[in-house]
Amino acid sequence: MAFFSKLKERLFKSSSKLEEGLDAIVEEGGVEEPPEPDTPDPTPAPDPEPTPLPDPPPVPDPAPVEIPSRPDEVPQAPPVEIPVERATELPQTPPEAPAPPTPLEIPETKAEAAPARPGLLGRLLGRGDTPAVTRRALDDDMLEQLEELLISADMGVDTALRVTANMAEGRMGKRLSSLEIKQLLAAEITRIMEPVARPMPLYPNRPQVVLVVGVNGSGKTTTIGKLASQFKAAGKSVVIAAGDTFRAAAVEQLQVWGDRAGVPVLTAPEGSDPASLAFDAMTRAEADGADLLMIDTAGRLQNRADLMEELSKIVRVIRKKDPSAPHNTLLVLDATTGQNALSQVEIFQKLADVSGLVMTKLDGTARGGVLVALADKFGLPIHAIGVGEQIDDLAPFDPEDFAAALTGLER
Ligand SMILES: Nc1nc2c(ncn2[C@@H]2O[C@H](COP(=O)(O)OP(=O)(O)OP(=O)(O)O)[C@@H](O)[C@H]2O)c(=O)[nH]1
Ligand SMILES: [Mg+2]
Repeated sequence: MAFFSKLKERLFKSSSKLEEGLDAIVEEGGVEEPPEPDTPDPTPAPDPEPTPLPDPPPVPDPAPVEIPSRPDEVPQAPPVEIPVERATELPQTPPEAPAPPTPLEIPETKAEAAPARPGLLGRLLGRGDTPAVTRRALDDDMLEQLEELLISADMGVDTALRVTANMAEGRMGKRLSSLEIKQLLAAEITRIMEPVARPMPLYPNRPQVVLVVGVNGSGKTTTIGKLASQFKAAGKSVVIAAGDTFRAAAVEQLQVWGDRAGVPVLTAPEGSDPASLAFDAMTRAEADGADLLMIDTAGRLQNRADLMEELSKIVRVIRKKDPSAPHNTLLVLDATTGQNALSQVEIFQKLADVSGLVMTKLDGTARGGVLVALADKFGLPIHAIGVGEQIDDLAPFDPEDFAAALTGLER
């Protein structure tokens, strides 16, 4: 199915929140304007400046932690789903030739003829029954409201301010409809997210060791299952190590995922040393000639020092086998934790050499905006997003789809 509609449907809570908020802001101080059939309209920057977003300053360094010295990096996206759909979805504001007064124009009788002439874009969007568009002039009040809305959508203060400032650039005083605002916002979000949307890089190392970290319940085990299944489908041989030896249930859970994905899961008795399991798993993966070894870790430890000690011990031990391992350290974040995800990144960057993020539970949350803040603040690659509990509910991160879904735009 169209992944975008799935994302849109699942991000519904986020998008409806922003969408409704934006509509309300425009409604509040806006004026209903009669349809303007000839005016080229809902394009974000209606004026001579054809590029809607002229100023790119605040993007954080887009070159994050990619492991530099490995040749042959085949960023072969495991999550494979989107591309087919995209061709049909892109230009949602089609060639809006600022139509010179069209032949069908009836000169002086605009007012009552409205329903018959919904405007080019309205017709293209099938909104022939929309008689009028409300527009509001962009002023300081409106900007402030936008900022508040974005902050409430978990974008964080700094990012919200930057985004609104960029949206306002060169547009103060302009009359904008809520569609135009959404398009501007979506373009700005896309611009921030594009540099971080990168699939998990694959290296020639065998096994390529993927350490998966994150707080308790963030979705590590589920994500490993989903990734293993996608890698397997892409022809890779995968071994999973159940490095969360704290709970017997955790091992069972991983075994279920291993069965679903059709990949072996190495386990150790409850309470045993995760580092020695990781070592055994390396040995096995090497012996099997496995392409990938994914190591699950415990999220629940007494304190940060414990967690740090455990993670660094796992790393020390696998480096005895391969000094360049782990090749990826994925931090799994739960989108429903909102702003808290920012502090988790800070903490885990200190505990481990985080190389990329997976954001889970983007379905059913109104807090998807935190991804924008994460991208803006850390610039770490976002490899994939989780949009459900099933094995195929992991998708590559697509900035345009995400921005459209978040702002409630159709694509
Ligand atoms: N809706 C939804 N639920 C998810 C997603 N990813 C994981 N979950 C659910 O989140 C819960 C926790 O997931 P786990 O994979 O067990 O999380 P974990 O990080 O391994 O947890 P610990 O092992 O306790 O640290 C489970 O009920 C999963 O089904 C997602 O993308 N969407
Ligand atoms: Mg787990």
